[in-house]
Amino acid sequence: MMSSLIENMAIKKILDSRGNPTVEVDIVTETGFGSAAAPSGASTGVMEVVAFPEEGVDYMVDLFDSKIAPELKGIYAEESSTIDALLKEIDGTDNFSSIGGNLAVAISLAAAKAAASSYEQPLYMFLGGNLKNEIPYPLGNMINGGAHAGKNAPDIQEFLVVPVGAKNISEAVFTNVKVHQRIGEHIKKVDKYFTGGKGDEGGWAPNLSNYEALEIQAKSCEEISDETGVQVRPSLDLAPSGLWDGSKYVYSREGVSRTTGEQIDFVAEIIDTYKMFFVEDPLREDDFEGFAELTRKLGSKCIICGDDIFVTNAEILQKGIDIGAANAIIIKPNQIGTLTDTYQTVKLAKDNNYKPVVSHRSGETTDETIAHLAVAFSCPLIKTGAVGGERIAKLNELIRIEKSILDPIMAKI
Ligand code: 2PG
Ligand code: MG
Repeated sequence: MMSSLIENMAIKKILDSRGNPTVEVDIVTETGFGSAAAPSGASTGVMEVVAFPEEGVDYMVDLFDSKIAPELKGIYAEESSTIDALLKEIDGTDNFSSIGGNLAVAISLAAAKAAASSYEQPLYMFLGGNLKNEIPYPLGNMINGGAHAGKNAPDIQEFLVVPVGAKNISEAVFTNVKVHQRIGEHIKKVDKYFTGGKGDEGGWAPNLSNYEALEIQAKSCEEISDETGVQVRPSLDLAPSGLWDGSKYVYSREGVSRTTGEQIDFVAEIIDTYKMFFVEDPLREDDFEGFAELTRKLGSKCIICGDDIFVTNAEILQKGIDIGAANAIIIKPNQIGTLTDTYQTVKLAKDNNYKPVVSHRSGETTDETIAHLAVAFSCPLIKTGAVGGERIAKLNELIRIEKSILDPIMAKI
């Protein structure tokens, strides 16, 4: 008989890709097993749940053993909402600041994986959403700047690409890698001292201005589109909350400051000039009005996506929906702490025609869970890098999922 009754659990302090500690939780059920690790952001939204309690990761590990594991024993791992409610009750705050959102999310996801395994199903299938067998398009990270790279890199945080013409995920990820290589070659011609260094998410970290990087990104997309016949479109995550000094956006790499109006014009001009496919966080995280203005102007031409502004939080997303702040939302389970809350936000997004885009964090582990979530939620896009061990863990899992599905198709973006 198959059963997801939780029998045993373990927790480990493990490394993330920046060398910082995080946690991995294992859950053993009567007939299954699930393990999940939590990632960490560098450019975090202020309204995200608190990733680690003040006392640190070792305290989280002790807390799990002494207080949380005994409570989980005897619950069925498939009862996500019971488990997630219990985690909130033990935490006792509204932002997981006492047990840590990273502990909560690792438990919540490990339980779901253990439940899926108890019924001998892959997670994406167990979570059940994707009856059409759709695979998301990968947003590949090409150039890193801002909080994800060193001092002379561009102020814009992420120069991304989407292989919108790919017929399957395998073609999509290999096309992204071709663009990544081509961008590297072009960078060497412009940045004479380029050492081949990369930023936190595996994109190149060159000494380039925003416009130099934009030109190289656009040229490489065109070249690879022509050479492979797979159309590739440029995209960005500006992550400008870190540039905001209280009254203007300070682009220190370029020695330029922009007011909110100038920032909107700057982004609008970039979207037009470079035919951007997707733009994430064009404005700072509390500027709902600015987001709405840009979405009114360009939302029919370009996906305008909110990350730091919505922080995977349904209540905050609702505020955005009410004023038309965007047409897509980044979904990061550790921004909100549980699978139940993550799912609620995805559902609200879809019910209101906001595209859900499941995403990695800049500090990642080799955990592959988000690949399953993106497929389960029928996300049109997934953001999880292009190269690097902790990034390809997700991309290769998407290839495995595609292979395991009979007649998979790429999602409609
Ligand atoms: C972002 C993410 C991931 P971080 O801003 O979208 O790319 O970065 O994990 O540092 O918040
Ligand atoms: Mg972002």
